[in-house]
Amino acid sequence: MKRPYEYGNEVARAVAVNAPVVALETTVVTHGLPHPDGVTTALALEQIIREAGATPATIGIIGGGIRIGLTRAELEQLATTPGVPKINLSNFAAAVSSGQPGSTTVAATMAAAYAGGIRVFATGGIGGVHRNATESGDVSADLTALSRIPVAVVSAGAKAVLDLPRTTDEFPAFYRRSSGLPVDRRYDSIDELASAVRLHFSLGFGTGVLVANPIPIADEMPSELYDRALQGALSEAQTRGLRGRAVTPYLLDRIHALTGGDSVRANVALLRHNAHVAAAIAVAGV
Ligand code: PSU
Ligand code: MN
Repeated sequence: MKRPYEYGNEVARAVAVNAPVVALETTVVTHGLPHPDGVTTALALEQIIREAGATPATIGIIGGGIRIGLTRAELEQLATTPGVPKINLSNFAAAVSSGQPGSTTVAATMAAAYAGGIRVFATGGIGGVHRNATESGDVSADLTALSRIPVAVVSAGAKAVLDLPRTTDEFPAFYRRSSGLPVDRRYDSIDELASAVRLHFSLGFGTGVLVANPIPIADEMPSELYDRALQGALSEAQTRGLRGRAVTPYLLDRIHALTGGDSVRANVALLRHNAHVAAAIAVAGV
């Protein structure tokens, strides 16, 4: 693997012997969760992955390098640097060449994971088509990345703030288990899921796989609270005329305030659940 990609020590050792590795993103640390929940959650996800027998590779941009396997100190540096940019496919090269720290979204994390030979990645929710996309054209680079990069992304669906029917043919709705939209296939066994993902990669389409893992029932947000907070946050964002990368962090922050912290608890729970499933399919040999 050539610069500007760099492995952390633990990941380098795992990749060298072809041991299971699970990638993790850092936009959820810098923009998705309030500080210090971002750092503590990232460390907890790494621990879940280790306990399941895989190696975590948390990805971010530090010192002009794309680090695959951040140290704890680097993670803290990212989380505490004010105004860290969110990196997707369009600003990736500009961000790396600036020498400044950057946090990777699902799209940028998929690209780096693939470059590092990592096939499995756990996140919270992917980006998608925003509700006003017909006027704003705001469609996340995460969808582009899924259509171009052969990595399996375990998520709890697309973020609830999006226009879900336009984002995909179905899945869970992040803070809630159901969106009412159908999926291609349901898997109740890790071995079956892992072999379907393996088969997908062996077909050589060069595309990614989205594994939709609904939030555990006990952690779902009550639907009235969810509806109320979502509508409130969406109308506030509209009043402010926010656009592009700023939209999701603003909405998540407002939903956090409007739910009295319930959304953050749900977000952390679904991230942990996704780390478990991602580690299990990596260990099952994707
Ligand atoms: N999941 C979360 N919180 C987040 C995100 C995902 O629980 O903040 C981030 C992911 O990094 C995702 C990004 O890739 O939001 C999408 O941003 P955009 O719509 O700008 O592409
Ligand atoms: Mn967006």
